[in-house]
Amino acid sequence: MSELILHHYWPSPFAHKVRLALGLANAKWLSVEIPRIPPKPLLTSLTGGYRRTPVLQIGADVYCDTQNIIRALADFGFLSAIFPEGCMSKALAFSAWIDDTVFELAARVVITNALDTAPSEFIKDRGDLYFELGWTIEKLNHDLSSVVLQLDAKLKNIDDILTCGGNICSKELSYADVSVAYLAWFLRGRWSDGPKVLSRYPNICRIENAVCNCGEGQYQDLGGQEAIKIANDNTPKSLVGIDSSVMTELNLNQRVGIRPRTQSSDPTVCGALRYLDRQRVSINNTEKEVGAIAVHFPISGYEINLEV
Ligand SMILES: N[C@@H](CCC(=O)N[C@@H](CS)C(=O)NCC(=O)O)C(=O)O
Repeated sequence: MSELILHHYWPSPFAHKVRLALGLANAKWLSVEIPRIPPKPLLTSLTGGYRRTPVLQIGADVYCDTQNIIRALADFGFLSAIFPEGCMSKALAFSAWIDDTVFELAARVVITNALDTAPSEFIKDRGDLYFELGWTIEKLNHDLSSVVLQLDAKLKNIDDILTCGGNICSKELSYADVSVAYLAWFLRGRWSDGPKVLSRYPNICRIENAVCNCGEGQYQDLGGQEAIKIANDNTPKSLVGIDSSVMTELNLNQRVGIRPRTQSSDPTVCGALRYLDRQRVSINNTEKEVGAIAVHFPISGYEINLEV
């Protein structure tokens, strides 16, 4: 069986989320470290241009976006470890709320607080990825106290869900709890007020500790070039076809472009449609050195259009 290869950098909160899920599964995986800002030529030759972090590679199949990565891990054999008691849909819905709403506020707070200390090219790169078109440093600073109030309201909401002593949506820890833990990890480690704010939420801290105690699985380092060789030595093994339940006029092998639905500097990734169901879209791509690869995205949160 092909190995799990995670392309990531250690300070990435979304990568941490996947590493914690690998910990719940006690999975073995290979760790390829990628740069924090572009250019990332080794990564993008595998992804067709997608530059975000993390990315999961299984042979010549490349999974972009954490929600898609987690589904791939469930398909790989970790369904009950990551989603115990059949909680997959609930856990993914909760996790999407954390990512889209709560993490978005947390990123604003962390980045605004780092404006004077982080390198300006990092701030510009992340601002163009995460914030509305035309964002400015002045507006970020002006909005900070209001965003902190918003974030705190969400943290209280999460803590309240946990007051009866259990986990978010199952008796065993699940991906929903991982979502709480990565958010707390990010706030604690990257915002000077994070530890103080979190200390008011004992249930969030309880889940953070419980998930952290499961570790990050067992990993070994791998070079980026070696990962490319693995892709080249393999052919994509994932499904081909358009599921009959999908409402679409797209046809197999048509050229499509895929990008996040939000306004952002993310590039459009293009390729020939390989697979489509109600949760996942896959394209075929061929790159020199990498050979034939299948790149997979979630449907939710992404635009899929004919290539123009
Ligand atoms: N929706 C994506 C978001 C991923 C994301 O924004 N990751 C951050 C790092 S935590 C990122 O890509 N930052 C820019 C970069 O690494 O180049 C997912 O769930 O994977």
